[in-house]
Amino acid sequence: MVKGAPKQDAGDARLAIKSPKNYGAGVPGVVRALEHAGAQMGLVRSALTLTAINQKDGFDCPGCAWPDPDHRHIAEFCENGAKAVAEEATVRRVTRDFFATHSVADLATRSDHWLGQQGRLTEPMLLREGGSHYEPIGWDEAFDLIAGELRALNDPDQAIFYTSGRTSNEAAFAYQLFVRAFGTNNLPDCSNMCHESSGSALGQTLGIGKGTVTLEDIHTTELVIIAGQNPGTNHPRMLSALERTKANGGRIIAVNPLIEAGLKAFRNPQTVRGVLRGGVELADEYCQIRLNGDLAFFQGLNKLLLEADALDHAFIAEHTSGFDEFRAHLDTVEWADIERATGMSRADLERVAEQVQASGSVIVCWAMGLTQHKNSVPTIREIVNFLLLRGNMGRPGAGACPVRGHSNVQGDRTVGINERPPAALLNALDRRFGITAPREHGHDVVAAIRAMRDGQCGVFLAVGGNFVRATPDSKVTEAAMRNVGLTVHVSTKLNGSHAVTGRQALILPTLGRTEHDRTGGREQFVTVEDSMGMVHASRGRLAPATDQLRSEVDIVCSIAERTLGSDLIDWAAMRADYATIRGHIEACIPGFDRYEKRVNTPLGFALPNGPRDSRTFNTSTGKARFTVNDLVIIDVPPGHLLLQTVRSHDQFNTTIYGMDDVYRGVKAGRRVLFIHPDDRAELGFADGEMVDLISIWPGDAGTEERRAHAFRLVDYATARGCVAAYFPETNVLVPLDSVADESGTPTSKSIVIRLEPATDDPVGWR
Ligand SMILES: Nc1nc2c(c(=O)[nH]1)N[C@H]1C(S)=C(S)[C@@H](COP(=O)(O)OP(=O)(O)OC[C@H]3O[C@@H](n4cnc5c(=O)[nH]c(N)nc54)[C@H](O)[C@@H]3O)O[C@H]1N2
Ligand SMILES: Nc1nc2c(c(=O)[nH]1)N[C@H]1C(S)=C(S)[C@@H](COP(=O)(O)OP(=O)(O)OC[C@H]3O[C@@H](n4cnc5c(=O)[nH]c(N)nc54)[C@H](O)[C@@H]3O)O[C@H]1N2
Ligand SMILES: [Mo]
Repeated sequence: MVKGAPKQDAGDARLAIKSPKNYGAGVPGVVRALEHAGAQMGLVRSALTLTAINQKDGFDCPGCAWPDPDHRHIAEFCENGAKAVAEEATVRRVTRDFFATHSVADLATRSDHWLGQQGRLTEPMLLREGGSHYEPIGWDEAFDLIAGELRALNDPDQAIFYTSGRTSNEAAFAYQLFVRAFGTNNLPDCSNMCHESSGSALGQTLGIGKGTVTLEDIHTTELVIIAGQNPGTNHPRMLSALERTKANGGRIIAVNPLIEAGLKAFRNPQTVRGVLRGGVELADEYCQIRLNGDLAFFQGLNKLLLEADALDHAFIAEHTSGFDEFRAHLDTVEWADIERATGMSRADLERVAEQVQASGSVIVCWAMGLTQHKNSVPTIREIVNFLLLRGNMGRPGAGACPVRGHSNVQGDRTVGINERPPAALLNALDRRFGITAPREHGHDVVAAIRAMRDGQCGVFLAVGGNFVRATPDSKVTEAAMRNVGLTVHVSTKLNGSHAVTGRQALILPTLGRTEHDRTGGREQFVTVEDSMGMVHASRGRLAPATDQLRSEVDIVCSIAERTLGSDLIDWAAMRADYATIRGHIEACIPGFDRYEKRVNTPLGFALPNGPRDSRTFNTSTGKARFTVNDLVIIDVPPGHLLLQTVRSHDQFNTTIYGMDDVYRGVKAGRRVLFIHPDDRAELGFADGEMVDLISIWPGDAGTEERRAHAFRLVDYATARGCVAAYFPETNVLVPLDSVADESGTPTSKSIVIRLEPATDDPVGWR
C-alpha cells in the first residue's frame, strides 16, 4: 500500500485484475445484488423492499432514468437498481453520537465509500463557525438560521441553489419558485455536468431539449446506434429493451473506445434463454472509436449518405432548413481527418453506412461519452444532421435518444430547475404568483464554483447530490466551498460535501424515494419524468429511517416561508398537500393538463413532444435545422494520452457501493488506469506498474499541471492513445475552465495527461 493512503482505501492494496467479461447482467448479477442488499438491509427487509420496487403503484426506482416497460416481469429488477435501493433502505444509522466521535477534519480524510457505509442521516446537524464537530440542531432553528443568512445578503445573486436529479417534480417546482421569488436564477444542477450538451444541441436543432423516441420505438427500430454509453452498468434495464429490439430483427451498432461487456451480449436472468443458453449477442458491429472521434464519425457517415444519395428528399424539403450549407460544408471535410479523429478507416465507416442505408428506421442513443467534451454540442448537432438526412425523426422506430442519468433529472428541468430559464416560464410564474421573477441568467455549476472561489457567495444550498465530489477540479472546488458563509445540504446519506464546508454548515436529513411520506398528516406521493418524457407517480412504501426526517417538499417550503413570508405564496398549502403544487405546475408549464388525474393511472402520461408527435419543430426557422459543425481534433502532444473518467459497476456517481468493477475484471480497488498495451509499452511502463496521472492545461499563466497519485496500469481493450479511470478520484485532474462550448459541461471525457512513475507523496489521496 502506498504511504499515506487513508486506511479506508486499504482495499486498493488487495486490488486484483482478472479478464473482463464479455456479457452483461445474468444470474451472477442478481446474486451479487442480493448479497449487497442483504448486507445493508438484512434479508427479510431486502426481499420486501425489492418486491416493493416491482409494483406498478410502487416507488420509482431511484437508480437511473430508463423508462419502465408496460408489462413488468414479476421479478424484474436490475442489479444496480437493487443496489441503489439497498443503499437508501439500509438499516445503518448516522446518529449524533457518530458526529460527536468524528470531527469534520476526520470526516474530510474519509473516502466516499466509507462515508456512505455509515448509513442514513437521522437528524439536522449544525457546524458552528469555528467549531470542530457537527452538533444537533432543531428543525425550526435550522430554518431560521438559513432564512436569516439569506435575508442578510446584499444581493439575492449571492446565494446559490444546487439540485441533483433525484428531486421530485413537486420539490423541484417549489424550490425554483422559492429561488425566483427570492430574486435569483442561480439554479445550477447536475444536468450542467451531464446532458446539458444534449439539451443545448437538441434545443437549437429540433426545438426541444429532450429525446424524441419512446420505449416502443427502441423495441421496433431496425437499427440502434449506441454511442458513448455503457448501459450494462448504468442503464441495465435498457439491455432487456435491446433484447427485444434484437428479437424483432433490429440491429445494434456500438460506438465506444472501450469494449464494454454489456454492449457485447446480454444474459437475461428472467428468461430461460438468458440463464441456460448463454444469452443474446447485442452489438452486430463494434466501432472502437478514439475518444472524441464522434463528430468525425457522424460526419463520415453523412458524407457517405450524401454521396450515395441515400436521403429522404421529401422530408428534407418539407421539414428542414439549412441543408445546402450543411452539404457544402461536408464537402470540405477531409477523409484523412475523419480517419485520424476516429482511428477508423473509411472502409469501416462504409460498412456502418451500408447498415444505415439498409435500415428503414434508425435511433441513435448516447450518454456521457458524447456530452462531456469540448465539442459535445457540435457532435450532437451532427447526430441530428445524420437523423434528418434519412427522415429518421417523428416516425416509428426512429429518432434521437439521449439516455438520461438521474431518475428525475429530466423532470427537474421540465418544472423549472434551469439557470437559463425560458421567458415563458418566468411570465407564467409572475402571473400566477404575483412575483417579479428575475430575467438575468444565473450561474451554472462551473460559474457557481467561480463565484464561490471569488468570494461572491454567502449561502450555498443543495437539494441532494454531492457537489464537492461530483464537480471538476476538486482542490479548486474545495477551496471555493470553504469560502462560503453558510453551506446547507439536504441529504439522505453522508458524503464528501458534508466534510468540506462553509464557515457554518447544516446537514438536513430527508426522506428518500423508498419511504412513506406522511407530510401534513396525509398520504403524499410525488411524480417524476423518465428519460422518454413519461410522467408517473412514485409512492414510498418503507417506514422512514427515523421519525425525524422531513420530505424535500416540507424542507423547501419551510425555508421559503421563513425567508419570504406567505403574503404572495401560500407555502403552507403546498406543504400540506402536494396536489396543490401539481395544480401550480399544471397552470405554469405546458403539457400537464389534468395532471392529478392522469398521473394516477398505472403508466402515467406522456408529455407532448413536437418532433416526435407531429414533426413540429419549435426552432428559429420553424423547421428542423441542419447545422454546420467544424471538425477540430484535440491536440495530444507526443508522449501524452487522452483520459476519460467513467463509472465502475459498483458506484452511483459519487456513491461508491463497493470496490469491484466485475465486467471490466477489477476486484477490490479503484485506482486503476485502463491502457492499451502498445501505448503502455511505448511509454516504457510495465503492466501493473504504479503511476501518477498528470493533466496539462494551457492556463493564463502558462501550462497548468494537476496530479492524481498512485494508479495501477491495467492492460485493456481501449482505443490507441485513449485511457480510462474512475471518477470521482480523477476529478482533481479536470481543470475548472475546461468546459464544452455552449453548454459549459466539464470535459470529463477528454483530458490530456501524461504518466510518471508513482511518487510516494500522499497529497491527492482520497
Ligand atoms: N449503476 C449506475 N447507474 C447510473 C449511474 C451510476 O453512476 N451508476 N449514473 C447515472 C448518471 S447521472 C448518468 S449521466 C448515466 C451515465 O451513463 P454512461 O454515460 O453510460 O456513464 P459513463 O460511465 O460515464 O460511461 C461513458 C461511456 O462512454 C464511453 N465513452 C467515453 N468517451 C467517449 C467518446 O469520446 N466517444 C464514444 N463513442 N464513447 C465514449 C465510455 O467508454 C463509456 O462506455 O448513468 C446513470 N446510471
Ligand atoms: N469526472 C467526472 N465527473 C462527473 C461525471 C463524470 O462522468 N466524470 N459525471 C457527472 C454527472 S453525469 C452527474 S449527473 C454528476 C452527479 O452529481 P450529483 O448528483 O451531485 O452527485 P451524486 O453522487 O449523484 O449525489 C449523491 C448524494 O445524493 C444524496 N441523495 C441521494 N438520494 C437523495 C434523495 O432522494 N434526496 C436528497 N435530497 N439527497 C439524496 C446522498 O446524500 C448522496 O450522497 O456528476 C458529474 N461528475
Ligand atoms: Mo448524470
